[in-house]
Amino acid sequence: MSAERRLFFALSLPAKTQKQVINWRADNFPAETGRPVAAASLHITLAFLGEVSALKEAALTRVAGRIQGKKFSLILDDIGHWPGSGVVWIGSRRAPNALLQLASVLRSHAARNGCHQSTLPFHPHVSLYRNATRPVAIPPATPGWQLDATEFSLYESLFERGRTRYHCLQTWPLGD
Ligand code: 2AM
Repeated sequence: MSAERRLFFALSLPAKTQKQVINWRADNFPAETGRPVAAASLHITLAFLGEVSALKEAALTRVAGRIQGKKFSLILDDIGHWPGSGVVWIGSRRAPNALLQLASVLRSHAARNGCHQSTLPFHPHVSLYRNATRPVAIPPATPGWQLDATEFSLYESLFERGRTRYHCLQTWPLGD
């Protein structure tokens, strides 16, 4: 059995926002759009780590605990479709600096610990559908939910009984 775990740092969405997002999604997209992401799995990835050994995980957990990130709010007012990766997403037209800084610090620590980081610019988003490879009629706007980020977390991605599930391993507060 492998001791490696598939990990990523992310921001979660409050349960109320998760519900609002999936209700809006159900009203605004046809069922054949793609595979809908479960309400409890909606998140914004800050840094994807890939398969990580226990040793590396411990090092990254230590580093995460020392990050002095600041609280921020962001408005989920953007929407798009990446046909290449088959993702329909919502995001923010103006990502706050505190979010960009937090992601940048996490991604650079990840890279220093040997976790390959994409060379694509960081584009904070919540994936709504996966396997959306065919053209999608994108609604003109989202309701513009506000997300108040007061913490960030380390998640494990688990594939069980044909489904991906995210398990929160640890959470760190963001400061004022
Ligand atoms: P996505 O939502 O845009 O697909 C867990 O897999 C999370 O890490 C997902 O939110 C996924 O982003 C993100 N992620 C970023 N890079 C990834 C990669 N190379 N493989 C899998 N997931 C990745």
